[in-house]
Amino acid sequence: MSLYAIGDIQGCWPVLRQLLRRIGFSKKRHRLWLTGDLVNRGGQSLEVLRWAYQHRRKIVAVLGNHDLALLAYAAGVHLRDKPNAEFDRILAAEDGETLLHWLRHRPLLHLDTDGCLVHAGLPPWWDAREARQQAERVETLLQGPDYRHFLRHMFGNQPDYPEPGLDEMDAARLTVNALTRMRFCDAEGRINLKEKGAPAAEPAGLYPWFAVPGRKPPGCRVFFGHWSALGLYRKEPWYGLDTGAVWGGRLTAINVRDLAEIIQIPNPIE
Ligand SMILES: [Mn+2]
Repeated sequence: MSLYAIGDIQGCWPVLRQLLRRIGFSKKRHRLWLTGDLVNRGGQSLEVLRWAYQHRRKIVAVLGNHDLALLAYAAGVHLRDKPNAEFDRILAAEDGETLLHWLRHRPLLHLDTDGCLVHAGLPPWWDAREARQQAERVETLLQGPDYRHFLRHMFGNQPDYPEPGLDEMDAARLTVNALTRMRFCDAEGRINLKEKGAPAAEPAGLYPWFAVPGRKPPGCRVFFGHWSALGLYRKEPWYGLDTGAVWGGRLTAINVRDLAEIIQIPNPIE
């Protein structure tokens, strides 16, 4: 059984299909990890969701910020009142409800003996096990009867640090932001959600989340996406896989157990 981790797909269905062909993906021989952001902007989010649902027993997909945006949109949370035709197509599909139910029950972070899979990253104050515990609290809200209430209060940039005494919703928002939106932190480990560029271009005093001085070691390899400006990143124990397929870059897969094997498909396909 081979295990591949695939970066952010964002509705780029033709390039995903081509990548699966190159891997020779078969349900019998392969399992897949997806770094999240299955949907939005690529044009064929519905097809990507249908494929993921169909192969759900062989796939671990963690939630990304765009997946959460779709869930919020479907729950009637106004995202700056912007209509989204790609999301509307999912909502109108006959299997839309099934797909959204499946998506809402995906984890924010996956951890097993092969490592940790998360959309944005691990904040400097958590190792993978602590992050997994915090993720579980959010998953309980997202899968519970009051999930619409949670989605309505999910957006916002604060708090940016796990101060003692945070209430349930603030703690959940911090976890969501850390695991699905974070790129940079300051030297104290506070999340900075405003800076979105490439590392090395960041203002003084900010660090990529994995390079904050004195950060907690994760305790295992971490496979993540979300940061297309970072591109393919391989420096033990960190593996960044968002190579910007939706922006005309590439879709990347890495063999989790043979890290020398990397497969990349350009978008559009050459
Ligand atoms: Mn993202």
